[in-house]
Amino acid sequence: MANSKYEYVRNFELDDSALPSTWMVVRIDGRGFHGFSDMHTFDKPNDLKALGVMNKAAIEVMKNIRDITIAYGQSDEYSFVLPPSCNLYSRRISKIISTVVSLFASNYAMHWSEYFPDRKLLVAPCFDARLVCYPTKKVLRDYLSWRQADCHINNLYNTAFWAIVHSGKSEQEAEEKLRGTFSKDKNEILFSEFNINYNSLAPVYRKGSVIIRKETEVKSISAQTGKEVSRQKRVPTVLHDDIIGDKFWEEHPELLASNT
Ligand code: DGT
Ligand code: MG
Ligand code: MG
Ligand code: MG
Ligand code: MG
Repeated sequence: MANSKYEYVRNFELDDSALPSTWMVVRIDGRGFHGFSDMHTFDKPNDLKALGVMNKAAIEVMKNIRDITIAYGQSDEYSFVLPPSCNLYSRRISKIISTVVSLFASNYAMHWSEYFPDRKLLVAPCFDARLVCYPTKKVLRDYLSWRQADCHINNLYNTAFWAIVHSGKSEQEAEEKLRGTFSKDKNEILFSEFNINYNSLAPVYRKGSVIIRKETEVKSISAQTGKEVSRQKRVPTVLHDDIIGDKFWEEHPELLASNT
């Protein structure tokens, strides 16, 4: 069939394929979640249910996009890692990020009521997304370490800030008290003034969430025999491990198994 005279407009579509043989990371981040968390009265500094919806949305993204090997999330953001061998949408960046971010947002909205049965979703949640290519395993690990270090720094600050505010000080006083302090000072304030041992806080807050595909025994009823059968399945599973040190990567060598 002959092409129509309009076909030439295709030539205006630019090639936006990601650099071959590199690790691709899609990071999504909640748009205006400062206001979103106030509007939905999230607990401060951390809301376990809000993190639950984020993790659920990320699990659903991983179930849908099988190329993703690992994801890391904290606060209102999630990073999804695609290995160098990935050929999803021929590595076209706009196709990949738009698919990941729309799946994430629709699942966030779809599963909201499971985590907040008594709280209506008041606005349509929106996320931005970017894709960055990292050339080596080292740079990929440094990227993930950067996000987990960010989680730690923010969480330590926020934990100290809200402890001071909840003790009756104003937000301005809390900010002044923490200005110029180092990590050890914040740990000390938490321990000596509020009897909080920072390191004993739940890892979900201190470390964020890591999702990997874990071999899991899944039981189901056979349609033929009506009997229970079990099989091994790789199920996206949320962990709160340290991913900065070597231990995690030594325990899961498949995550970095690639020729590049
Ligand atoms: P953006 O990303 O430029 O559109 O603006 P925001 O407002 O989303 O800012 P961002 O992403 O830098 O910071 C995330 C905001 O979300 C931050 O203000 C704190 C809030 N947030 C995230 N998780 C929680 C939570 O568990 N509890 C509360 N109270 N707030 C949270
Ligand atoms: Mg942002
Ligand atoms: Mg945000
Ligand atoms: Mg953010
Ligand atoms: Mg189509």
